[in-house]
Amino acid sequence: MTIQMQVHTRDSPDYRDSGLEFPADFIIGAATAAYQIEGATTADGRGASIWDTFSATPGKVVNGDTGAVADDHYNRLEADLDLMAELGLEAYRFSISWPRIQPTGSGAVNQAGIDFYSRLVDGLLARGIRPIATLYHWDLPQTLEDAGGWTNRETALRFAGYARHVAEALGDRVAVWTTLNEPWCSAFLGYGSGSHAPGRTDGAAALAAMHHLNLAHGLAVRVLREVVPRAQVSVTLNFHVVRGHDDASGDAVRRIDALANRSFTQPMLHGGYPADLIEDTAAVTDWSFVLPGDIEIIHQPLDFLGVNYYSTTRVRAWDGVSPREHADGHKNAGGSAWPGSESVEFVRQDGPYTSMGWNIAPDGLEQLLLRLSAENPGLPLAITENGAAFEDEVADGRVRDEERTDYLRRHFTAAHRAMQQGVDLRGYLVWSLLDNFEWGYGYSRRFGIVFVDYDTQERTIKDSGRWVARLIERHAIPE
Ligand code: IFM
Repeated sequence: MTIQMQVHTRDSPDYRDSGLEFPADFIIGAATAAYQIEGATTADGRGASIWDTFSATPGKVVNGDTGAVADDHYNRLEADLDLMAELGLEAYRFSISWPRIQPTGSGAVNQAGIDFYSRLVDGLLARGIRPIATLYHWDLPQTLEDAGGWTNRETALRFAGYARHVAEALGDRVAVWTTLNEPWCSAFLGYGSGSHAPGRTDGAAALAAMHHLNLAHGLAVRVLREVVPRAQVSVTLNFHVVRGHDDASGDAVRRIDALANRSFTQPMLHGGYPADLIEDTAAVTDWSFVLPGDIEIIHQPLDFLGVNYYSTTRVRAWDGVSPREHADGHKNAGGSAWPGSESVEFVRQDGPYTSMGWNIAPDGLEQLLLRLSAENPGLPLAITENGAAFEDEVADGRVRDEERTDYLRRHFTAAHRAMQQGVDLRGYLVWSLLDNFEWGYGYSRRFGIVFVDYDTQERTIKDSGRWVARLIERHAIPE
């Protein structure tokens, strides 16, 4: 496998193109996630999730923000659907809140929860917008966490039960499904670094969680195939485009690539865990959580692979003595997101940066799409998240977010370049439709193409949103 790949661009090296056309069947839309926008966390029988608990814990989220109100999307569904129609979205990717469907993570269905997503799906279809449903975007029912969460194998079995309820309720109208969103974050930030819910800092737990998330994915794919035979089924992974800082960084690149990328792609797409990952983490865990038959369950044919991309990652070997940088873009809460990689140091990269401190690198997206395409022949790809946080303000009723538009232009150009080189890319969903609860950063970071005033809940389409609308209308990158 090629881990590092240099991309030499012959023209438009800054990726600031316009006029590039996308095929008529290329789907352009936007994405959100339940906990980040819905609010109404105690309404209509919803149970508590690990993010309710985590965000209510002092010191865990910037400003003590929680998702209790968020964008109040739960109560503003119709208006938000109209907003999507105004932007001309061809698809809308949303996630379903497990604790709305099963308040304690198992047992009977909470009909009010189903009804909400049913209304959402009907509203999308009525407006000609294709629904793309994600089953899990991090809001595990707290009751399941109390029993061990993703470190407990039982959680994967519960997830299959939940998937069945959702598929039975929405499968007649939803054709495109994603099992998990960014399971790397759930496992390694949730149980390793502790920067995400449930906030545990235990490398062995993170690796067990990783496996049980993989297992949950495989079980859910089987359920979806059975209940919704016409379903297009995928998983969404947040890939790390790992670059070496110098010639001596090869081992550091390999280790982080194994933990961040191949820990999921290898079992899901190729049927087995990478031997080097098992070796690297041998001092952390004995991998006894992998039971006979698990790999066969995890390794399910997929209809496409969902790709989330924001920036690149730079690493080098750490000498074990000098103060160690931790510039991997994830707030470190005491633990490590990288069990078994104590010899690796993350290096701050060249700018420009977004307000997350993430470097802007459209060439990384092109490189990633080329790599995934080469490693998975015949598997279509879709960008299920890409976007940027910047500091926005409304002035004279307008949000002039040139930096976000520029970011999107450059990444759409990168995607187009990859397609020109033969990558079978089917669609591109911008993160995010609305400003929202950005996890550990609370409401201090804005990713939306629509501005949300959190005091009044007023929505204002940003200039970047108008740009996306023109992009969709023309199916070509606008001026
Ligand atoms: O907001 C998140 C989203 O929930 C998952 N992918 C990355 C986004 C930006 O951090």
